[in-house]
Amino acid sequence: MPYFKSFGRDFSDYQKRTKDFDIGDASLNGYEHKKLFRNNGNGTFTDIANAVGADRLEDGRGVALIDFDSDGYPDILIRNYRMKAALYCNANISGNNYLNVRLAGTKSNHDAIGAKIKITSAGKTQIREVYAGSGFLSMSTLTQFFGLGKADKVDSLEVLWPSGAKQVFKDIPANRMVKITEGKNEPVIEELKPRIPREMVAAAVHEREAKKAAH
Ligand SMILES: [Ca+2]
Repeated sequence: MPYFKSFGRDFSDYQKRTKDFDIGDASLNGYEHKKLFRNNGNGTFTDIANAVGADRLEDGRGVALIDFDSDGYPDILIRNYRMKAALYCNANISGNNYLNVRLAGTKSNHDAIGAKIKITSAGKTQIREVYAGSGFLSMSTLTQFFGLGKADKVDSLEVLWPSGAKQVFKDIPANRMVKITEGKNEPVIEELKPRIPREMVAAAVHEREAKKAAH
């Protein structure tokens, strides 16, 4: 049963009762350096895990995106085998803009699973699809994150709902959370209030860079 053997150590308790899943002390998944890929916007990606201090060697099991500090930028929660969960805070030292979108279905399912969101900003188009079950033992928030670079607004935001309905919204300012309910023509557009002062985040980044430079 090769599938179950690859998760053998997750079934350690079960191994005490049967030899069917016994792979000894071996771990066949997850134990490697973390990767973090930046989208270069031209069909290629660059691994920046080492540059931002995220390339730790751990036995990973799950990863999920969530904006835990409500500053608009997605943070990364990682669950490793027999370790405490690790939270990687996105310090946004680039100062780039964003737009976050959360959908609520009415005719469609409430979480809008299967909906497609297309935004156009500064001549560039991005598409996201709302989906559930983003990873093993983990699931990212259903909020959709769009990076806008230096653009200060989204020219067009289009939602294609699972029901087949389509809605289009124009000229939405950057750095907002947009909550859209299926069938309603006026989205709720909110400015987020970061729960951690930006000065504290900047100080943490400065400390990390200083430690890096000292080695
Ligand atoms: Ca955040």
